[in-house]
Amino acid sequence: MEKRGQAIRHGRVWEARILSHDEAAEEDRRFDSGMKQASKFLSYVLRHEPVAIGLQLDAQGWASIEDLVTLTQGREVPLSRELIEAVVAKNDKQRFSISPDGLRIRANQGHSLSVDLGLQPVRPPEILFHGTATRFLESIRSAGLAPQLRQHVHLSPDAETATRVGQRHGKPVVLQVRAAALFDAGTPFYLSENGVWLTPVVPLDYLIFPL
Ligand code: HQG
Repeated sequence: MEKRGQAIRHGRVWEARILSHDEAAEEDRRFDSGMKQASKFLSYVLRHEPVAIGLQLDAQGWASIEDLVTLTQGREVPLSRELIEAVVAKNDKQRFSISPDGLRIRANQGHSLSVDLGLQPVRPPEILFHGTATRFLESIRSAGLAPQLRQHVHLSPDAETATRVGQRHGKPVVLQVRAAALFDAGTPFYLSENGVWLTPVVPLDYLIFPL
């Protein structure tokens, strides 16, 4: 009996442990999904549509964190300073920066809005990579790479990253860009705060398609 009682007691303890483990995992999941939602929302308002919440960006793309908190209360994605700071610190691609005084935030790249990130032209490596989807190839083969809705064409430093970028659009394909030659021909290249290469356009002559 005693043994059974112990076993039951142990069982309960074990059950309680499993439960609390599950609860902790659930809490982590909720936190992660809250961060993801906040990150997507920040990308949207800081890169594309600040007017959607009446937010003002300055010419360099900075927004006041206090304004962001105030303007998002009672909306779908209410932000707090803590949540914003966590998103900036933990973001997988370091998409955002907070100003040195801690008062403002901006997206490091990816804007469709015209903002001046203050980046200086840099000579890129010989080859950079562009991940796209196979369904865009025909058009790219005739027109080269255009920034479409964004300010710049986005290029990756390695083929693995480019593959991930291309996957967002469909079946991925990676093009090589003769970046140093294009730079030497007078086209500026910029390196964003989070390691993404940016350039206004890539003409066909500077693209290498996979066989
Ligand atoms: C394609 C993500 C037809 C281009 C990523 C791309 C990146 C053409 C799509 C960042 C074309 C535009 C940007 C032409 C280019 N004809 N299609 N002539 N020229 N395209 O999303 O480079 O996660 O605006 O190949 O990691 O995919 O948001 O650009 O497929 O860094 O931080 O038009 O977004 O960063 O798509 O991605 P996008 P992208 P985040």
